[in-house]
Amino acid sequence: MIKASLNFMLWVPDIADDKHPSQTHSMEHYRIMKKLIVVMLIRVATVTTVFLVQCGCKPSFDNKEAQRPNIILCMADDMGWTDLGCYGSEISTPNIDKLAIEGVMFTDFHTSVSCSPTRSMLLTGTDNHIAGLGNMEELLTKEQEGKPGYEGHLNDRVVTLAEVLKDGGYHTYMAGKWHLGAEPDYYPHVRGFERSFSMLDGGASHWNDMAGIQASKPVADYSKDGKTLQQLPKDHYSSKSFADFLIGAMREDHGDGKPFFTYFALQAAHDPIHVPEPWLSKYQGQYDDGYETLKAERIASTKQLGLIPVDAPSSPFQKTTKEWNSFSKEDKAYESRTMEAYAGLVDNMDYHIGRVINFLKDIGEYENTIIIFTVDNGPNPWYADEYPSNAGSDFMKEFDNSLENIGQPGSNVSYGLGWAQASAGPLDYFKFTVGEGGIRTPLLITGKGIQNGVKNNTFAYVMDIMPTILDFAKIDHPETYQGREVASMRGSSLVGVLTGKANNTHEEALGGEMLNGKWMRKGNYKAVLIAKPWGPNEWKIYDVVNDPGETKDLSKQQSELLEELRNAWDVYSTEVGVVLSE
Ligand SMILES: [Ca+2]
Repeated sequence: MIKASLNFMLWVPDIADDKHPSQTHSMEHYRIMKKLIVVMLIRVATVTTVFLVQCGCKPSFDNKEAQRPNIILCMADDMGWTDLGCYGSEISTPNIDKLAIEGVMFTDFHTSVSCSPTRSMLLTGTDNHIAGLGNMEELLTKEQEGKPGYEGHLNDRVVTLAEVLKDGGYHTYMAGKWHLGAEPDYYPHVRGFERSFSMLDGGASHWNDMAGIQASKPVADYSKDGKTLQQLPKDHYSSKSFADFLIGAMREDHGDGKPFFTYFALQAAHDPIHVPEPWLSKYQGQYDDGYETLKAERIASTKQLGLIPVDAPSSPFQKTTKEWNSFSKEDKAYESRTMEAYAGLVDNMDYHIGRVINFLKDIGEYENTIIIFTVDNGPNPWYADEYPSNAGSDFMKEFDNSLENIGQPGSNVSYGLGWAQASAGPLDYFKFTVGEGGIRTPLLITGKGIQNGVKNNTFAYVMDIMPTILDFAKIDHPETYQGREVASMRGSSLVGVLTGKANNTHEEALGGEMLNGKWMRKGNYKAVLIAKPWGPNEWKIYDVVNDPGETKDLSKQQSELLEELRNAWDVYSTEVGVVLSE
């Protein structure tokens, strides 16, 4: 199963072609030649970059005369840290892996524990409690309702990346999951996107039936260019349709002299696990050994790739995880099928990202585009019937979740706690928690002036993305927007790290809060309180660089640092206005 990641280590990944998978065999000779050429070009580019840095020459993007770069920002939904080939997965993701070869791959990048809080930080550069997503709208408690920072949508205290770039002369396009306000007053076009096609909720069917994922909202909301949609085209499939929309928008304006910002907010790989053929069948039989085996293989891959220390301890499975061998033969077949379909969903997502990248090449914009790929949070541990409003409701009876229908329209299946922990690989916990498995996610950035093929272990946070993009676009963050004061960014630009001029981004303690989970990071150390029901609800401290699975609590050895970080968290909490739930 680890063949894909070993290939990646040897720098011979699959080259992305905009071809349907069934068309690839006849092109073997062409592909081999193309691989050799690409590897040679990468080596030439790397040598050139090293020469430029050593001789003190500035990379070309520093040239004030240079054209401002286009930006493509891809954010995937609910994936484990090791679900991409370049992060140790057996799932084929050649287009995303190529970003690692051509750019900088971060191994210590963090987000919030779930969708909308992360997205609020991504698009504002500041903390989610300031931007209006102190909690997800769906989970607001009575203590939080009505409090500043708990609006459940992007509030007026912030200005968005799209608003700033639009005012700075950029075209701004978005397609995919929005989740930052499902009412018309909060649609993407209100927050700076000239063109938009969005699924507005936290999750929905990937097909055209607009089915929601929870009994509390059985029909999902969509909008296109400011208009609420009553139906979707018959051939709608999330990743394909969102890529089509973005390619269309970029094509329409191409040649008018303005750079563009394209936000590709993929619904993949959020459940329901829906996948078209041939991807749905592609991984048949690959997961029959179960999730304990897969987790061990993913851990081995991350060590072989140098993403974690070879002697890093392995995080154990949660005690509530059912042992694979305790499943019946029929249950094993069902569980394996959900993981096969999940792998197909990730593979298909990569294919459509490849289509967008190939479009850039077709129109001659690839060289002048910064491409960013990241994921909003760790893997989802809930089976579909474990969502709060689904348990015991009639809602789940509306779906055909038979073995044969997994991945097809009319199903509503997710892969559950066991596979989620395999997806997280060496990290502990998952989505909804501030364990590393919940908040450490992939980040890859390529573009002109950015180092080639570098793995970077700098601690970075999702608030850093907006200052990085504004740095590349040479646009300052405003103090006021449309007559109102707006919060300054709390993140820091990663451009110094990306160009090899800086080693570190955050020297001061930095942390977050969600669902009563608390964390504060400084250097190698992370003070963390994993809240109930998943965690012990007590502060602990870990060296998460050498122990990314958070297995050895250093509270006794690092008692002073733990105290310092707890105090820093209190200061942070007051600054951003955290309101804990009872
Ligand atoms: Ca998510």
